[in-house]
Amino acid sequence: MTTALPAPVAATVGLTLTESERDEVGRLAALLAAQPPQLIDERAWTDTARRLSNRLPLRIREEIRQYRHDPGAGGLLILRNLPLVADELPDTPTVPESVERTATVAASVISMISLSLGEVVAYRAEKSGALVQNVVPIPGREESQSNAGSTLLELHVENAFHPHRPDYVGLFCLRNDHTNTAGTFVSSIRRALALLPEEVREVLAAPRFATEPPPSFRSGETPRHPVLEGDPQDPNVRVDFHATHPLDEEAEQALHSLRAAFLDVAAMLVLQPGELAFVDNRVAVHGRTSFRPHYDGQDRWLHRTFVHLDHRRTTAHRAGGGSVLL
Ligand SMILES: O=C(O)CCC(=O)C(=O)O
Ligand SMILES: [Fe+2]
Repeated sequence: MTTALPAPVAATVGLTLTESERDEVGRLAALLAAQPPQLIDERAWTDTARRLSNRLPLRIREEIRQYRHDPGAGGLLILRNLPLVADELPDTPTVPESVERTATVAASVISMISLSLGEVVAYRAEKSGALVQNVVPIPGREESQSNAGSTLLELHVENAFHPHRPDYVGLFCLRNDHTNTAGTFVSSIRRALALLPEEVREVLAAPRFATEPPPSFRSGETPRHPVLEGDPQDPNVRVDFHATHPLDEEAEQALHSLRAAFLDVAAMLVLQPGELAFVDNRVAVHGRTSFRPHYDGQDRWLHRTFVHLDHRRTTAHRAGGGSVLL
């Protein structure tokens, strides 16, 4: 990604809420935020959030149902003009592993919409298992290939190493960076596949790759896996261009071709306050441009959620039937 950046996604793409829909979501989120125990990770609160998500405006529910049925060529869903009172936002957090524990209106918005898409999950080894996490630049971590960094973040499937990686990643923008240029890259295998010759696809579909977990997961082995899985004409993708290693020379070449193809068809989403994007983590990779943090309380700030479609598949991996994967 050293050459030209992809063109930003037009502001007309996605569902833009009307003023009255925005107010409706705002009222619902305020009601949810006030529900005892006002703590996102408490089951009673999540239960209420799930129930209230049924009252979201019809157009949002229709859009989400359609996206769940078919994530489209880009694997991306964008909802715009969600309620957010910029003047009332606190300073952007600057502590490492920052999460949102208390039920604010913004956290209620992303929680409800994520729960309407599926089951919100987290990983005990990541950001202390909080369901709503903060994506913010952290002093001293500028060069890190994690969401705490502000250098260019390589294209990746979220938690690509993990057998139960998220089906979707939700990113809700509270603030963009000072220059309003920080962009989230999204690129889908549905678009990139046509650029890959048959021989390359075959290499990518073989278990000739391994993906390192981050240190916090301390999992012993890194099993071999294919990068393209499922239907050869419409595969799922599993790759992190920072953490996935080819196990032979041909695999290395194939991985280079895949990255080039992803860059060719990538979209750049310059998320604005009040915009929520879902990335389908089976068909799309994402990353981020570099930007300059100021650490003055006004830095870029996103809330993030992970969504699974089927809780039942991970029953044995979640303590006490909760939302956190062990
Ligand atoms: O900062 C972004 O736009 C995306 C960061 C990211 O990859 C993530 O939080 O999963
Ligand atoms: Fe990510």
